[in-house]
Amino acid sequence: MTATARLKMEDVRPYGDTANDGDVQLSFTLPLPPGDVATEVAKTIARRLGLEEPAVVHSQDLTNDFTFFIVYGKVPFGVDATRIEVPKVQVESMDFEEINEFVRRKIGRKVVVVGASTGTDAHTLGLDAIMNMKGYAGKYGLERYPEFVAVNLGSQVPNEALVAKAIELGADAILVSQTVTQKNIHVKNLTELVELLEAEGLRDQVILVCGGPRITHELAVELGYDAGFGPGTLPPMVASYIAQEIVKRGLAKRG
Ligand code: B12
Repeated sequence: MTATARLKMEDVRPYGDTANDGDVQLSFTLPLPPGDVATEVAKTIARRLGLEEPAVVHSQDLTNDFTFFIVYGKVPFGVDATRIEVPKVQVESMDFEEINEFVRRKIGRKVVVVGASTGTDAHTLGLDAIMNMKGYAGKYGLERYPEFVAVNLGSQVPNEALVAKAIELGADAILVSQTVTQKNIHVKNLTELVELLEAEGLRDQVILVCGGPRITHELAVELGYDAGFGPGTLPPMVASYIAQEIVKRGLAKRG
């Protein structure tokens, strides 16, 4: 019997050694020296998190009285997967040729896009994956699209500079990348950009998109963005979305 055949979609549990045993693995560090007390604290944390039969299967002395733990335990419940809804960007997916043809036919001018990693964020690879000529995972980035003008400002760009460039270029879309989440800095940077665009009276005139490893469409919408793209995003998904959104919002004849 396959694992899928044994699975009940209404009662999905983690798989450890056998189907539906609920086994999970948790790893964390405690600010305690190794020993019985630290081990018991680790098990208590797992128990209070709701795990049954917690077992410390590995612990390692780090440095300066810190200990790293790996704890196994059982999740005592199943999740009804048939009731799970994942908010996603609604877009009809098109390939490189179809997108350029769509822009020529339905927009009739170049689509202008400006992107940046903002604030203190120095991670550029995510945005480069979407924008750079060579693209990502075998898909060309926006710079390669003949019907797009794509300007990548790079990393650590202040929100003010990004907005100024968007105004200068008459951008249809602003693409923001945020990777670092320490102390929720990504939320602060993303929120500030929305506030800045609102203050300039530009928010409705531009398609505002963010992306990054911790970004979901749900979070993006909550923060005032039109769309959010997380891990695994490919350039044509973003290009399809922008082109279709321009038409949907009647922004085609602008500029
Ligand atoms: C490479 C890297 C760096 C490089 C960045 C080089 C560069 N030019 O980008 C350097 C060395 C500079 C770096 C520095 C730091 N880093 Co770093 N880094 C990474 C690493 C290893 C890979 C990230 C990456 O490039 N992924 C590949 C890209 C393609 O994936 P992606 O970003 O998810 O992008 C995809 C999607 O998210 C989406 N997407 C992303 N952006 C956008 C934007 C739009 C508009 C759209 C539509 C889609 C989209 O599309 C992309 C393609 O599918 C990760 C760990 C990891 N394995 O993920 C840590 C990591 C991100 N870094 C981390 C940290 C902590 C740092 C530092 C703070 C370390 C330090 N103490 O100095 C500094 C911060 C510097 C700064 N000021 O920002 C942490 C972040 C933890 C957190 N919770 O915030 C991570 C997770 C490592 C870790 N486990 O601790 N880092």
